[in-house]
Amino acid sequence: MEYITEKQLFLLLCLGLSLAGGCVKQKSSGELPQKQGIILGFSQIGAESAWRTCHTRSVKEAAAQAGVQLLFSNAEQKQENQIRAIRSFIAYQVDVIAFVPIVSGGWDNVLMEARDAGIPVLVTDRKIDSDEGLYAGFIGTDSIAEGRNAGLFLLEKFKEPLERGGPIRIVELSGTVGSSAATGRAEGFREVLAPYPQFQIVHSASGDFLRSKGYELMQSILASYSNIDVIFSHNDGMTLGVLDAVKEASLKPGTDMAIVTVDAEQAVINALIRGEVNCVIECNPKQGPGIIRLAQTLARGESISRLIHVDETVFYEWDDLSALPPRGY
Ligand code: GYE
Repeated sequence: MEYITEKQLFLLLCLGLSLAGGCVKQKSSGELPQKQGIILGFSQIGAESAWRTCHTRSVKEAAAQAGVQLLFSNAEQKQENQIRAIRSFIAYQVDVIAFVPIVSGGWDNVLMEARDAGIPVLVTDRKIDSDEGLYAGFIGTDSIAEGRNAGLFLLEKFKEPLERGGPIRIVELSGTVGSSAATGRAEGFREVLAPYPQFQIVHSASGDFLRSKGYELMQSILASYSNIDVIFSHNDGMTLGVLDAVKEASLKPGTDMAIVTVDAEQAVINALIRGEVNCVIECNPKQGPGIIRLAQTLARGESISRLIHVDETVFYEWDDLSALPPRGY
């Protein structure tokens, strides 16, 4: 099997891309290489959490297994890097583009460029605000449902305090501002609790889905607020920082306050089993096979479903988790 030429590789490297999952056969005439399996340009937002690295691994493994040639770009948490990578995918004339939009807005122009180049775009994991005509479809997590499940757990957990009239004081650590994951979780959570004024969200701030910021935020919250009944954290990465800060304050997480979190990383499932966390909402990162299957469908010129939510569940403090298989992230 021949390989991508040095000139093409140089171009890719200049554009911050890497070729994962196979090589591209060189055409004798020096034109664009003969493709062996479709070429998928994939823009990932970064590696901010164990969830994210699992999402990346899932895509790369599924691409390799399907013989899909993956141009992979890590945006290092910057939207401008994602837009640059998508433009390079267009220049390279990939068959399909897929990306995780770090935030919901600001994609119209580059999506119009992809449309004008005749390249279908698949939105994955997080959602965008753009007109549906600018992309082929979405596969990813249902963040609003995740937020609702967090609220529904509290209705169950605090049934008696509710009957006594509350107040039940909640602190929320939200994810990346402007991301559909943070917006959706906040929306679903508030929708469920709205009919119960006994629940009071006394503080909400963004920890950007990062463990370090979750720790710093929780330290300052504990210095400012007493009698916190609930911590709702938008992802397990921040929750791990929360647990460190709560323990450092000589408080017992899961007992002195209930902790509800999203993702279901192994480390936090372990904390649930230890009683340090009370409810873990699963957010499924293993989206690779679905993404690759949809990309292959699009490359054949066929249409796909507009909206596909991956399967997700909820783990409660009262569940028997002894038979739960390893999470893989
Ligand atoms: O919850 C978090 C990651 O976009 C749903 O992003 C994903 C979120 C996930 O940083 O861990």
